[in-house]
Amino acid sequence: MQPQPRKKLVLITASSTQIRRVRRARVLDFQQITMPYLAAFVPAEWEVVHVDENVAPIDPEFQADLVGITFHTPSASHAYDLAAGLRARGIPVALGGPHVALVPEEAARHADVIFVGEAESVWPKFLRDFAAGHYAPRYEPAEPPCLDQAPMARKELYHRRDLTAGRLFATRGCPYACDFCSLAVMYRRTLRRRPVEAVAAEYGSFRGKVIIFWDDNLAADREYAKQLFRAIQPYKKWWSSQASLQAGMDEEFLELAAASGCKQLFIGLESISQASLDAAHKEFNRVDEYARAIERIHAHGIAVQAGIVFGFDQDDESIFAKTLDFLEATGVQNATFNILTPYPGTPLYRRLEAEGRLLTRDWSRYNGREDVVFRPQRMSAAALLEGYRSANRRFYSPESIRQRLSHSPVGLWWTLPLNLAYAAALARSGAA
Ligand code: B12
Repeated sequence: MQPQPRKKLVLITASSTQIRRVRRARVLDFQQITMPYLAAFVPAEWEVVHVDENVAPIDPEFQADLVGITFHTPSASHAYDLAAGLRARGIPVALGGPHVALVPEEAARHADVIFVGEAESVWPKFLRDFAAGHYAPRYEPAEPPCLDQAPMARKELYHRRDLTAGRLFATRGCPYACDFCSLAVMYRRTLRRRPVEAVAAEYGSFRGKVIIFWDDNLAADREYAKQLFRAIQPYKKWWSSQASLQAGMDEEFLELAAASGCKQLFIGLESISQASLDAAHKEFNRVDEYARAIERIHAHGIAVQAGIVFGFDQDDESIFAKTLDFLEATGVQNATFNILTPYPGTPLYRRLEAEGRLLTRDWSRYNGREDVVFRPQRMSAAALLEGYRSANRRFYSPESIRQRLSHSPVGLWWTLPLNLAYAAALARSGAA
């Protein structure tokens, strides 16, 4: 009997031209794990190709038996256009990812099948259904999946050459429910952990030295994290992750993290206004503890990348200078500034919609960096945009870099070049 030709599955990490331009000011455009990870669930009878639009354009004539697309909100319209082109050529399209989880009814109008939320249990089922010739228009797990059996992502499908060698996740989800964050909606506030040995094995399997944990909050379960740090220490690599401020309150966590090679933690400070944090349901961040926590993290030789959001209802125009004064005084090494953006499906979106304060539903403008998509309370949209830009300019100015890094005990050999690279990228992007 003739062997059956393999079916071809093309997985696309979609990224619109606009969001790629917006993100030009970032130096490290890290790769997402999603498609190399989903590929690991696909049976051998499929040939799997991954196209990452951040690396290469899509060949408009490519052939496939099935296409899967993942995308964030700012790339939604672009992903729908891609889907329309493919479906017009008779290729079935599956859509998934954060935006689909947040607004499934909208996504369903642009796809043959949608995946709402996490796909570990339903993706293999769909592939079986597809092979049998009958599949449902919507797949959604009844329960958030257990990650005990989560496979390693397929490395040959990683394309981006950022400065890191590996990315993986150990945990998924965050126990908090900040009103601007998509995660509580996507993951139903559940925190899951992969087995420590499996994570350590994947960590050790990357050839390079620098690893990113794409965890939402590696400090969400600090006892689990400590076990993980012990398990990865022998590999002698360097790593970074997102973590809540609580990481900075736990000496043992910091000690073990540093010993296992942690070089930087991305900490969602969000605001230096307690009133803003309280109103956004992030009251567990205590502004009066920030300086002490940052000092403790620094004392372990770990750099801090501060996540900052401008535009809360309690923010007036003084917030920009106050925030920068604070970041300079504490010697924070890096910062990611964001304009508050009400992603659809979040409590923030519903509130601003009810108050008639949304300025647009053009998702491409929900980029958090170039557009203000709602009417702020205590300043104009133009002042918010300009304040956000001025914060970037000031933070990456030679004077601020000198001031911040001169009293930071963390390796200048890498924090200084990274700051200079950000300053150059900002100037190139035209945002400076
Ligand atoms: C890595 C990451 C990035 C990377 C890479 C993104 C990329 N497109 O290449 C970088 C740093 C570049 C980035 C950028 C941005 N990001 Co981002 N990012 C993440 C992060 C931390 C992890 C994503 C990940 O790899 N998860 C692990 C994989 C396995 O999970 P997953 O993607 O959710 O996939 C699962 C399911 O969703 C499903 N699935 C997903 N897609 C598909 C597709 C198909 C066909 C199927 C079957 C299933 C399926 O299956 C998977 C297994 O269950 C998430 C937080 C999070 N937990 O999702 C934020 C997150 C997705 N990002 C977010 C945001 C806001 C952004 C930016 C807009 C920030 C900005 N202002 O620039 C940009 C947009 C970039 C773009 N190109 O559109 C928001 C999304 C909000 C939204 N509504 O879309 C999140 C949720 C963070 C948050 N806390 O709110 N990001």
